[in-house]
Order: sequence, then C-alpha cells, then structure tokens
Amino acid sequence: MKIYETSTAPNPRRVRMFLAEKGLLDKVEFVQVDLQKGENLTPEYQAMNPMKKVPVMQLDDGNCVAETMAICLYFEQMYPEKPLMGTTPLEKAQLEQWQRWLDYYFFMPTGMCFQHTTGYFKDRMNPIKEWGEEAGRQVADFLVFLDRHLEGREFIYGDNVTAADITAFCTVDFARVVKIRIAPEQTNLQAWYDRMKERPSAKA
Ligand SMILES: N[C@@H](CCC(=O)N[C@@H](CS)C(=O)NCC(=O)O)C(=O)O
Repeated sequence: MKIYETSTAPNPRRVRMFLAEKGLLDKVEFVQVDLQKGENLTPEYQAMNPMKKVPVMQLDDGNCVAETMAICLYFEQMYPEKPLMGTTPLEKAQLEQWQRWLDYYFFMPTGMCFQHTTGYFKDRMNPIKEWGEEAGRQVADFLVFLDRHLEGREFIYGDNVTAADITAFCTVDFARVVKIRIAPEQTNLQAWYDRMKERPSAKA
C-alpha cells in the first residue's frame, strides 16, 4: 500500500508517528507530494482525495482513504496490537473526545494561524491576517489548558501513549513555525513534550 504525503507537513507526520509506534512503517510505501508546487491539486491527485490534502492512503486494490485519523483507524483495526486508540468502549469514546478537542481547538487553529499569517498557500486561498492572529491566540489558550491537564500525568489519556499524544506533540511542533511555543511556566507541558521527543517515533 502507498501513502501519499509530504515529509515536512504535520498531518502526514501524525500518521508516520502512529505507524512508528505500532512498528508498521515498513508496511507502507511513502510517496512524496510537493504541496508548494501544487502536486496535490492535479486531477490525478483529486481522484484519490477530492479535498486535495495530504495524507491519503491507497491500498493495493486501488481503494483510497484520506483524513489522518481515518488512516490511523484503518491501521488500528488491521493491527490491533499496541492499541493507540483505546480498547474498551469507554476508552475509545474518551480518546475520540480528546482527538476532537485536539483537532478542532488545537491543530485546526494552528493550521489557520499558519495559512492566514504566512500566506504559504496564497496561490489557492485568500489569507486573512486578523483571522490568523485570532487563531494563534486560541492556540496559546489551548497550551494553557493542556499544561493544567498534564499536571501529575505522564500521558494525555491513560497510562500509555495514544493517538492523542501524537496529535498534540505534532501540533506543538507545528505551532513553533508560527512562533507559538510552550511558555517557561508551562512546566507540565514541557516535561510531557520532552518525554514525547525522546520516543523513537518522534523522528519518523
Ligand atoms: N483534515 C485533514 C487535513 C489535511 C491537511 O490539511 N493537510 C495539509 C498538510 S498538513 C495539506 O494537504 N495542505 C495542502 C493544501 O491545503 O493545499 C486530515 O486530517 O488529514
């Protein structure tokens, strides 16, 4: 199977880190897509993912799955060992809750801040600086929340690393691109980040 991705982009990194944690990186052929050159905008690419985003997975039978968490879910179902999305109904539901919080209130505003303040994709969208700056403030607020949540906890949810840690970790790194960093007083968040950074999957 193939995953079309961009090695420098944060969503594909979430998938690679997820696969690395599960020991599945060698199951996949990674195909690089140059976003700045618009390789994701071609009709061929849109046939795989009409939303024109990376990552997208293409199975050997031609079936495609787009969306970072949908791709992760496929691997979680196919290879349940070392579960990263919970095992009991409650764990699965609470992790889904975390995933949505992280996606909607952390990753998404980080992406909006990036797109609307840097103009990186101005060839295909209309950047609105004020919106980007407001999104950046939402990201900073979420860091405060996350720091409080991590007090006395090793991971975001439960006693082991999960997809929630992966999303949060990749988002903290992505936020650095728009100069939003863990504040010196956010010691719980910094300690968690440092632990995550030590994991071999962080380099995937
Ligand atoms: N909701 C999608 C978002 C994917 C996404 O926004 N990918 C970015 C890179 S991290 C992208 O492909 N951007 C290219 C563009 O907007 O033209 C997911 O979770 O996979």
